[in-house]
Amino acid sequence: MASNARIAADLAKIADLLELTDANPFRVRAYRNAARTVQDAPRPLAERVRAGEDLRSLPGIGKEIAAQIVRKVGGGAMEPLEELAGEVPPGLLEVVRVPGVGPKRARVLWRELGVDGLDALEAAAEGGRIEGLKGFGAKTQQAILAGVASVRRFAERVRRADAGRTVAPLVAWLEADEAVRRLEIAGSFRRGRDTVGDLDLLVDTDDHERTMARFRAYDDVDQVLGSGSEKTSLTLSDGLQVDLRAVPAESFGAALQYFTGSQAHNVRLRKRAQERDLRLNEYGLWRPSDETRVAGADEAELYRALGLPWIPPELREDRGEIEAAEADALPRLLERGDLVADLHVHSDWSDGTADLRTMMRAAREHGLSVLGFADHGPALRMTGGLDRAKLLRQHEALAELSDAVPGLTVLRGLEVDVHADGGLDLDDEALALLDVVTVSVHGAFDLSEAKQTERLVRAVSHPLVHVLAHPTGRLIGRREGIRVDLHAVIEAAAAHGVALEINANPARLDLDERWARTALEAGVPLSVASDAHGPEGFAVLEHGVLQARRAWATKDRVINAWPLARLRSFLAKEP
Ligand code: DGT
Ligand code: CA
Ligand code: CA
Ligand code: ZN
Repeated sequence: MASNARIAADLAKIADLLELTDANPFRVRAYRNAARTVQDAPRPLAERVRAGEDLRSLPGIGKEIAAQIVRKVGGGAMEPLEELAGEVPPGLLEVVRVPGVGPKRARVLWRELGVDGLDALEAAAEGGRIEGLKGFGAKTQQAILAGVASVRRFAERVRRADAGRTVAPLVAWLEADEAVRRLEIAGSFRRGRDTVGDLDLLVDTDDHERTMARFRAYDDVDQVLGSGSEKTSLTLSDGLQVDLRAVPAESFGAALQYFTGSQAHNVRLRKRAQERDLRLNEYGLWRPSDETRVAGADEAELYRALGLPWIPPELREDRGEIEAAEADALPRLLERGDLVADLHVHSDWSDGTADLRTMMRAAREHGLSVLGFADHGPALRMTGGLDRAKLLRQHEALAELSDAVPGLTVLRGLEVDVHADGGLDLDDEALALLDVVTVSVHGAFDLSEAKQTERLVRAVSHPLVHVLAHPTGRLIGRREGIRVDLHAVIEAAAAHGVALEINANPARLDLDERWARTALEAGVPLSVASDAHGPEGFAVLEHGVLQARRAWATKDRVINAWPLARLRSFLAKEP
């Protein structure tokens, strides 16, 4: 079945191919926007197609693209993919993904130097042939070399959110069999990591052979790597590897613990067991003297038998969680239901796909009672960014909508671009009209670390700024973050009462878990924000919450989990 992730990937690929072949920029943009819409859609499009729904009701999906999606769902290939595939060397698509390249530059590299893949790109950079090209330089050439290395590194891992979309129908398929009593996803997926290497499924089943056979018979299987009655490993058509292990009920908790990991956490637990004259493995916690099982069926019971409270999987990285558990000082981690507000949301006043009212309704439907619009400011002209006059018009529109959605308070914000020198893209008088000032970086990614640090420190030191959004600008699998001394930025944020964002978009998850934790430890609060560009964009908040949990965040340290009065006093910069 064509998952939304896979449909989105095809649409994005078409956008890249179109751009590589110098097609009409509007058509390129249409495919790119459609890819995002599909990626954000909560319901499988395949289901909508089968139900005979018209996909054109989705924002940004017109006749041509709807027809291509229907083809894909029906098992065919999207036509532009086939048409364009012959025009462009396949390796060029990987070149597009190299940080600092993108489709426009890839086209130049291909036409001028015959670069048709990563190897050719690397050779051209090493041979110094890129710096001489128009629009490139020695610095770009250097960045491309580093970029090639990072693309190769990223290629081995998948975003957790993508893996989640791929695995959901597989889990449903396995659970639909009555032999299956229990099924859990373990591994890094359960720990909530932003990317996963592979998926680890555990199943308690009445009939091993039958369950393994059913797994192999799933219609999305690419290759069976190995299969027995206890374990089967295979890859799905998008390349994701899935391991399925059959586990007896009396060992299920122990297996869940073992295969959730991390390895570092497990090493500590095993040692702890030894110190208590016990032995821990994936079948249980054992007393070797008489071979009795002290715990095994239940994960919490296993931790208890080791003298510890149950530790949330997100913390299991041996980063202090065992010590905290021992001291009964585990944090009460943030939960999705704690989020009251979302302070970074776009509308069609800039590059969002929906109007203010639609976004307000959607926020309420996603359980929020405070919505902070943060459309782009004037610098991002291609997004229709708001200058002062347009901002005032938006505020009028918001005033008229003030009672439109019961139970929802709207805050007037803007996502203001930070210039390369750290200055803001809007004057103070205009900024003062806003309830929430969010700043972020959308260009000049390649400044030196010193310059970049100066830039961000200056931005967060501005007295009218409240939040620094997606602080490093990283795009998982596509672009490393900017080079910046985040310690210095965090220090400045702490001094000026500025929050740092965890952007919940699964492509960003920026700050990452380590820096988010460092920020919290320095007393800087977080804002977990969807950066929604359409009504379905709020769904990503769950990914941001996972990231916050991995950073040890409690709701007390997340400004959009605070009651409105407390949030307002933060925004007023009250001490
Ligand atoms: P991934 O797949 O790279 O995102 O990361 P994980 O953590 O899912 O790692 P994976 O799939 O290799 O194994 C899942 C868990 O199983 C891992 O976190 C700990 C446990 N595990 C697997 N192999 C070993 C091993 O050789 N020794 C120990 N102690 N634990 C292992
Ligand atoms: Ca794994
Ligand atoms: Ca594995
Ligand atoms: Zn944004």
